[in-house]
Amino acid sequence: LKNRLKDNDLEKVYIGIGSNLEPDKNMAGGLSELYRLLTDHRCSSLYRTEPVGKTDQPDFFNAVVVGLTSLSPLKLLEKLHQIERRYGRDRTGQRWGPRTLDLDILLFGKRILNEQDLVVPHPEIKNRTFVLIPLTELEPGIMDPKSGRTFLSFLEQLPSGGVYRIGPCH
Ligand code: A4P
Ligand code: MG
Repeated sequence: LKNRLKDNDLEKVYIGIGSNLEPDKNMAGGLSELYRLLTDHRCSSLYRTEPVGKTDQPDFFNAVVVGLTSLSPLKLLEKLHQIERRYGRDRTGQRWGPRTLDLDILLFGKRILNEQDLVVPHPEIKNRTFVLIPLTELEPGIMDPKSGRTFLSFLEQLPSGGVYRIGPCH
């Protein structure tokens, strides 16, 4: 009970999903699990994106899913970690491979959370075109609850390129 919000207190959450190892399989698996977790869910287009940070690795697939949940933020994070463990590891080798599915809580309603294991809004959203493009595709007017700015205004200040639409997300 303590992990659930009050009845009818459904909150709108945006979740970033990414993979760069067997991305077809891992994105499909991760998305189907997210759809089971969230009601009224929608997915952005699927994008192929050049790696940010450590660049000597394969391109990523990225997308953003929005939906409603009655879970608390920490309970939702725990569920996302379970999904990552189920789909995000390469089970073909002898040992567990690197994690290949990333699920980030981008936004949780208009909440601002600064817990040890959970920072919301996700601090990197505004620096990452691979998040901002699918996020603003889902909701062009969406605002950052911390700064009061639209995410579109952050996107407009970043260099373009590196994010290529593949098609609809299934
Ligand atoms: N955590 C805190 N806040 C959150 C949140 N809002 N959502 C904590 C999810 N988790 C959150 O994350 C480490 C810890 O962050 C978690 O245990 C959680 O308690 P992680 O996902 O386990 O670690 P990671 O993903 O290996 O590291 P990190 O720093 O999160 O890496 P990133 O930032 O996810 O970067 N380039 C492209 N093009 N596309 C990508 O998707 N992704 C990365 C990974 C690098 N470059 C990329 C992409
Ligand atoms: Mg992550």
